[in-house]
Amino acid sequence: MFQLCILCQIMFLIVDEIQIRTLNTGNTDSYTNPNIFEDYISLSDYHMFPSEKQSVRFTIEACHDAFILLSAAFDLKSHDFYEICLGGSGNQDTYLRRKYNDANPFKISTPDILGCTEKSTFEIRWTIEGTIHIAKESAVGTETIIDVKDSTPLLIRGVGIRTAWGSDGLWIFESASMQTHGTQDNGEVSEICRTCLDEIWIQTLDSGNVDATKIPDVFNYYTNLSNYHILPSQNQFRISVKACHDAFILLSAAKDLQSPDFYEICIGARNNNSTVLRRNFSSNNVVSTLTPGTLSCTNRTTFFVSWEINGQITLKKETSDRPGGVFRWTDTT
Ligand SMILES: *[C@@H]1O[C@H](CO)[C@@H](O)[C@H](O)[C@H]1NC(C)=O
Ligand SMILES: *[C@@H]1O[C@H](CO)[C@@H](O)[C@H](O)[C@H]1NC(C)=O
Ligand SMILES: *[C@@H]1O[C@H](CO)[C@@H](O)[C@H](O)[C@H]1NC(C)=O
Ligand SMILES: *[C@@H]1O[C@H](CO)[C@@H](O)[C@H](O)[C@H]1NC(C)=O
Ligand SMILES: *[C@H]1O[C@H](CO)[C@@H](O)[C@H](O)[C@H]1NC(C)=O
Repeated sequence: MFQLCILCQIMFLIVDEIQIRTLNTGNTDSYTNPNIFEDYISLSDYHMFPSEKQSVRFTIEACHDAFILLSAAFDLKSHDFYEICLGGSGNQDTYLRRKYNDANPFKISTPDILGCTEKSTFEIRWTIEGTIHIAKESAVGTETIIDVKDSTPLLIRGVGIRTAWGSDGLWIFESASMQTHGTQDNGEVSEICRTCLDEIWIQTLDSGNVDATKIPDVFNYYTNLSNYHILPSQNQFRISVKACHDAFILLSAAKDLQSPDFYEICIGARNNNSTVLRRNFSSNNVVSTLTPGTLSCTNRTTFFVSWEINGQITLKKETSDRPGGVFRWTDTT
């Protein structure tokens, strides 16, 4: 979708960085798993298209085993790829594998290339002639880690990330990696518009059988919208979700979500049969309403959430035929 810059600034999000948290995907890689690409998160889900610039730059915090997939397919669903592992073998090696079961990956010793609590910045560049260049940036300069040429190059269309072998990761992509959506004649404005996005898709992984009826610090299981520079300010926001059931929204008293004072909404609870609202850690729902089949595994469903100073919370579902209220409830405390 294409949006004019001016619109962009008024109506859409301006983002200067995107953070993605990847959970450990287990003891798996392209050496043993032919469908390893299914374990990757595609940057295109976040509206980042590094293939256009043939490079990707990111900062990562992970103890070891940060993987990048350079794929022949836009959606990563291809057996034709390069898999790069930074800090493999317990943060000892970095390697580049060309395909599944590639027994002779390009491998070099890179002790402590990653750090559990340290942010490391990397840039990966490639060309259609088959060169792949990986460099690490630090205060003392830029160090080339890998510089290779593949004699049978592949045309890279998609880029994915994941962490594995017991490692979780926090990845930060700055706006320069993102796609340009706005254009304007005025130079100053288009400078800002380089970072205009018209929508952001966030992939959330199953956080397990936890909710505010079960654990007091459930807020630690939420993805923080402020990390995406989404700061609902008008006491309302619109969100589309594609999920089979159990889509949770936390309305927290704290900017960083670290507060026991919150509302938890669960859309499509009980196997997609009901929608509930909870206040704080509690075994009781303050609202529970029947909404059979409200979410769809395959289609986006759009909801509108709003809240008012008098404690009224409203959830509406937007459908093409009839926009309908799911619930409206007023908290008297
Ligand atoms: C949410 O983001 C804020 C600001 O970036 C940060 O201080 C806080 O720790 C984050 N909270 C969680 C639960 O990730
Ligand atoms: C929710 O938690 C906050 C903070 O602990 C507390 O001040 C408030 O009274 C609680 N509200 C309800 C309805 O339990
Ligand atoms: C929920 O909906 C499913 C069909 O989607 C149905 O089989 C089931 O009995 C309903 N009730 C519960 C509590 O899961
Ligand atoms: C999903 O959307 C398509 C196209 O808009 C429509 O034909 C289909 O019926 C929808 N499926 C569901 C489960 O709502
Ligand atoms: C929730 O309802 C939608 C629409 O009927 C359906 O496509 C989806 O499979 C349901 N999810 C579950 C877990 O039943």
